[in-house]
Amino acid sequence: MSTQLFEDMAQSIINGEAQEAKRLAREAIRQEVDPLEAINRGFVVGIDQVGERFSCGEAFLPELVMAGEAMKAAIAVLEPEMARQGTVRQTLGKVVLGTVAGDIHDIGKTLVGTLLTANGFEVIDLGVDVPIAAFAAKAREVGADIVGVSALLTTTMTRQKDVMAALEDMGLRPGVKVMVGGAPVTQSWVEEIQADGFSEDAIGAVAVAKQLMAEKAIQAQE
Ligand code: HCB
Repeated sequence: MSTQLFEDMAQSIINGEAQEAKRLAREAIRQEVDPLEAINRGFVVGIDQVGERFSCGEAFLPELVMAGEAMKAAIAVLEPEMARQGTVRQTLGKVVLGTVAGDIHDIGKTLVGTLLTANGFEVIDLGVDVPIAAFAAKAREVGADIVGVSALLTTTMTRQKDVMAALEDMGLRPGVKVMVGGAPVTQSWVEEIQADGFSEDAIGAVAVAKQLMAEKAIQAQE
């Protein structure tokens, strides 16, 4: 098949066109293109480009959000097809994600979830205003590799520490890595609570999550 379809897929993500991305995903199914190949050679190329442009200040948050939404729309079309064909998309790791109790900011957390999913992580998004115990309970239930804890208020960021304590109490640490984020979160806060990772943005969160998975693999060999 021509590479034009893959190029159009990448472009639909760069343009943040969810409808076009869905149309191209359906076209790939119609042309019997391997859905995994469509994701990796088409849509992922687009989201990577948007991510790089965002990192160097050439693209801004709305473009990132729209690209993420377009990516989600395309994957939603292709995932049932992958399941039907029995193709298993390689999962890099399982992430339980949420915004802490008392906090309803969800834009950044959702963006982190979208980009983690787009990059091959399985994400269980608990939403906003999530009770401390729910993070730990879900992590145990699904066998999470990473728990991502978002907090946007100085009054709620202390709950990131509480989530870590709850994981510790359940005996899940250090196997379950904790990645924190949100506007008030700083490196010194991360060091104080001894979280495993922190990122100021969603692209960085993907890199941190990959790094944490690499650390887990090394731990498993020891
Ligand atoms: Co809100 N709010 N807000 N707010 N809000 C902030 C957060 C202030 C900083 C604004 C200010 O005063 N300058 C402030 C907090 C001050 C503080 O505590 N230091 C504040 C306040 C005070 C409040 C209320 C208390 C206002 C009031 O009602 N009096 C109230 C609290 C409600 C509550 O949660 N209980 C409130 C409400 C709201 C909404 C509802 C109007 C709205 C949220 C809508 C929604 O999320 N659906 C809102 C918004 C939009 C903001 C600002 C303007 C933007 C937040 C945002 O979406 N940023 C924010 C000011 C600001 O942060 N600049 C303001 C964009 C995203 C992409 O960035 O930082 O959330 P992010 O996420 C990044 C990054 O942190 C990282 O990656 C993300 C993607 O790039 N990341 C993670 C995030 N989570 C991660 C988890 C990981 O594991 C890893 C990385």
